[in-house]
Amino acid sequence: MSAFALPALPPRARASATHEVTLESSPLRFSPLPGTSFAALGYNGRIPGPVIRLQAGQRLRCRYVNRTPYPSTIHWHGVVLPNAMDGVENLTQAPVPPGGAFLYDFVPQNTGTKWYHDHIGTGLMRGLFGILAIDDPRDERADVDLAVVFHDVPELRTVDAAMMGVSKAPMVDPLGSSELREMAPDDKMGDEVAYVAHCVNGGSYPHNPPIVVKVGQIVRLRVLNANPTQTRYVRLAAHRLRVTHGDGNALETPVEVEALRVGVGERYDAWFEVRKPGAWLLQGLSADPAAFAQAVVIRTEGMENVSPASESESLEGVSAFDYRVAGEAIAEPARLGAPDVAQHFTLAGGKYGSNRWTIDGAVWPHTPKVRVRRNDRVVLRFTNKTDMDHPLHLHGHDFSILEIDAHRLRKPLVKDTSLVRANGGTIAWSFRATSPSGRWLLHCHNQIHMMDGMMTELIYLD
Ligand SMILES: [Cu+2]
Repeated sequence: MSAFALPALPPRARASATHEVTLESSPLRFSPLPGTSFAALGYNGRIPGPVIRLQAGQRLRCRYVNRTPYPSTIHWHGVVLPNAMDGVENLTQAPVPPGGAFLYDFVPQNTGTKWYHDHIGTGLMRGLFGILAIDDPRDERADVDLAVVFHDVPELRTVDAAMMGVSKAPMVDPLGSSELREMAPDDKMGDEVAYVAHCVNGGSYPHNPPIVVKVGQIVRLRVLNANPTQTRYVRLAAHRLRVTHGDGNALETPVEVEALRVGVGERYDAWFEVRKPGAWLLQGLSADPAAFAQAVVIRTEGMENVSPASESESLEGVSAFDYRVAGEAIAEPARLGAPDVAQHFTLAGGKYGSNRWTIDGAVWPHTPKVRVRRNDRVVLRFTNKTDMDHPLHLHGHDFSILEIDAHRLRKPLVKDTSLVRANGGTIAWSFRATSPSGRWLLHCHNQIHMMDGMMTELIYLD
């Protein structure tokens, strides 16, 4: 079993028990394959950081010690928690200085596959991320429960160029992906970051440890896309995947797909059954010739010398997870009733040579804000006028996706991060303002777009 199996919970772990963890960030030489070495940052000496597993209702006390040369905070992505624990620099807490420490202490109010990551500058890009799984006692049981993190090593000098909109790094989305279809032939991209290594769970194939399973086992993969800028498509060779949760929230009805489409910061719980002996690659698909290394072997015992089955890097003819399919979209507008707060935002900017990604024409902190009172029903709509999808993330809340591109979802998807389609795509979210009071960020999780201003906040007035 790999190091990314979820740590076992004691059989009678009391829901009231406190889980104590120390996370220490520090500089790290990261070698995902032999002969490479990158100046990175890691939690507890590794990338990704340790898997943290909690029982529903359990309290997490995480002592964070910052041994990097940069100010830092930890954001608990997808967790409904007290605002002061949300880890946003200069909004919910002061940055933790080099050599400093901070105690994160909270009881998550929701469950599922979440994650944690640094929230300042390039901390996340350099390796500061990990999975947080909060057990829902209503979930079916898996024989094998694994965290699977897709992550990449950026070429950091391309980050500055991407922020200025003049990067020369190419798009690497796989053939057949909606990202490529959305691009006009003469589009000039200036906002791509280049990646020099492609990893799953801390290493590049075939140098990362295999996942060993047994025939007959039911396997649950908790897949996270920790890449800071790129949507990741994921396939398991010769298998279909049954998706039960998006961002840790149960789908009304699980859906079977050939590939996952995982936006930046999104998570999916994908299941399969081991039906026969064999070896198969779990792959991140890409048009980058080096990206075949973003894979990990899943194999049964005794199959270590078998060359694993793999799939093409193209998506042509492949069914990938799609919000509209999973949500059973129908061509009529959503019935929104009379929400207490309704706002409509336009996402724009990002032209070649521009360092502005905007919400209603403004960049953070000048963007229009959302102000709510406790228990308000809130509807937020977004229209995306840019040529890239945006993975929008709301801190401290789960929202329901009610409508996409004028199609109502008969089975709304509950998420904390959702892609908004490029070139006029629209999406509508709904939620109740029942999270703890405070200031909650709402932003594009593409790190370049976020740093270039595509960010606002939801403010509780009471
Ligand atoms: Cu964006």
